[in-house]
Amino acid sequence: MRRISRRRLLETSAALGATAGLPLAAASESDEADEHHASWDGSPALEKFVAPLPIPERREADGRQRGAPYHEVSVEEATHSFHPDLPDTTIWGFDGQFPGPIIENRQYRRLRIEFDNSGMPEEHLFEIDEAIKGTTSENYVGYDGAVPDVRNVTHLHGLNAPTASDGQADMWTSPDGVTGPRFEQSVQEIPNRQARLSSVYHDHARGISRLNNYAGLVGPYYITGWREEFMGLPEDEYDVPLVLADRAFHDDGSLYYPDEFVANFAGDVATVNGAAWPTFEVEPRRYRFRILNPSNGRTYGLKLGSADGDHEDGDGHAGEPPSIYQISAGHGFLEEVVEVGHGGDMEKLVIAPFERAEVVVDFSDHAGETLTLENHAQFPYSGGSHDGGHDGGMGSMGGDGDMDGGMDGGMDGGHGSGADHPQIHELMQFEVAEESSGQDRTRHPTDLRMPYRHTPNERAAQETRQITMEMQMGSDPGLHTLNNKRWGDDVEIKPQLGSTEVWEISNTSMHTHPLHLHLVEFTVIGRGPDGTEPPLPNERGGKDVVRVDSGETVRIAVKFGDFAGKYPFHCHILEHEEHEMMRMFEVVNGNDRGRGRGHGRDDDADDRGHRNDDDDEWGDDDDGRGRGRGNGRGR
Ligand SMILES: [Cu+2]
Repeated sequence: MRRISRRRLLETSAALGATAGLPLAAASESDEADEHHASWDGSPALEKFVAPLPIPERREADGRQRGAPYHEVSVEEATHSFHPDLPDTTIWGFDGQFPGPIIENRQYRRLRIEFDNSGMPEEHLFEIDEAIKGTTSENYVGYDGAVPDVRNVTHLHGLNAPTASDGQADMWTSPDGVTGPRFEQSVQEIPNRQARLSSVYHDHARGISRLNNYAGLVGPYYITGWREEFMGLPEDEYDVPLVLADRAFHDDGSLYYPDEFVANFAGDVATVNGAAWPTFEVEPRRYRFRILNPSNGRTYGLKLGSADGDHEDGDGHAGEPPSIYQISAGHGFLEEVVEVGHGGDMEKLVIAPFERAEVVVDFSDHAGETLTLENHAQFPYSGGSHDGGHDGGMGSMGGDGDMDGGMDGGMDGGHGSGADHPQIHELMQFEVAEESSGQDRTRHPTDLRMPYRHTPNERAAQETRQITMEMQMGSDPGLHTLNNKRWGDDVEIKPQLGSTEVWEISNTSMHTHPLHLHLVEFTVIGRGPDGTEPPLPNERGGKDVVRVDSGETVRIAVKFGDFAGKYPFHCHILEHEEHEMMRMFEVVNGNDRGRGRGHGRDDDADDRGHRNDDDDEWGDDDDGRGRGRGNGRGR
């Protein structure tokens, strides 16, 4: 998590590449940077569990503006160290960091934030494939201005915000001030008038968001509720984000991403908080981890395992690794704590791109042990039954005998492995110290009392819509669509402001698609072949991304509560989103007064909030006090 002044180090970093222990085969192929980048045989081998886990800082506001904390975040090119044996990497980062700093705000208090990319270079870090729409002006409807290679817009994911502050795909800005066709304002105003939240802020620029995210433009965003500090959860240095992002590297330390569009991209190196296969020394006590998955396309199936040879107990028996207790899927808290692990409610914690899972792990009975955070999901991911088979395979491997070295790719022997589909079986380690630095006053996760909260409800639904997910067969590989329509097609879904709808999302393609709706929080109400099976234990709570497995129909209840206007919904596999698996819905007001545009509409929004409270479905408070505060306009 170092921050170094912005410099173009792409070329010079190659000269530093002769680090001991790196394979030299790929490096000798060409001195030419472009050709070098075109050939890639896998990332250099990196020793696992030696890089210490970096902890992102909580960002201090840069001041106040219109009565709200104001952040001015620079979007920068910078150098970053992923691993002590890997030469420094040129990244793009918020404040020059990968992941970006934690931006945190109180529930019901407004925040103003501006992302400044004026210091960015003119040249993109990666090749831009112009076959992807949005990369040239011909691809835009009603816009014939320039489309600079470097352009950014930051979306604050999962937030209930006006369209102009939503950071949508066509709202980008270039370093020299060219603005995309739907750009409205550089300062984004975030009401934070919603349930407590763990989420991310990330780049969303049309045509290149997969590249901008991969370059590093992602960071944690939290809304802190009024109640959660009194629940007995681990806090401060025991409340740690785990940002899981697979990456691939050249021998010179530079990031590898294919020059031509691929529909499913995954790296062969696990990074957590910007370190490759890190290790984290923990005390024998409880920790809260906020797991965020901003990987472009990789779904993880998480489980804790005991590292080999670490069972030093005098009686010679190896203890079970601790369970992972999930308390939240992003918005608010789950209805009940979900135990993930052997004998728990779920075998593993599956987390698709841009899903979140907040968990508590109790290391107190594991002093002196080393535990591995394992991944039991195949890439590309297709869903539960399929993945169960993989799980058996993992078991039969008998520990991590096949998993050492830096390259997991192709060792699996299962389908889809190899350089294009590298499998990653381990993510990081926890080294539990012998002693704790002080008394742990937190509650055991099974004793936590989850705050009750209303969430969108099927019974209130006034409309049911069908959404289909399909891969288009034809000459355009990897073209995915929603309802057989593309980004540029007319908006057809127009929910009424304040109404609740049921969306039935059916996936006829081969892989799982995590569908994200901007603006809203929704409830999963059914899944399975015909959408009638109950939601998974860890999706009984507020969500904004839901996995729809191959051959499955998932039903969600959505309330379109506070803002009118156009908002995207899209697959959150970035390569899918970018290649047409993104559409818009438009929230309309019956007596439309042009709301939801621009800022300074808080009064309007609060009025609407009142009007829509009668069904009490949304109940955006953790503790029953929130609504009063919400109407107090976030002071
Ligand atoms: Cu998808």
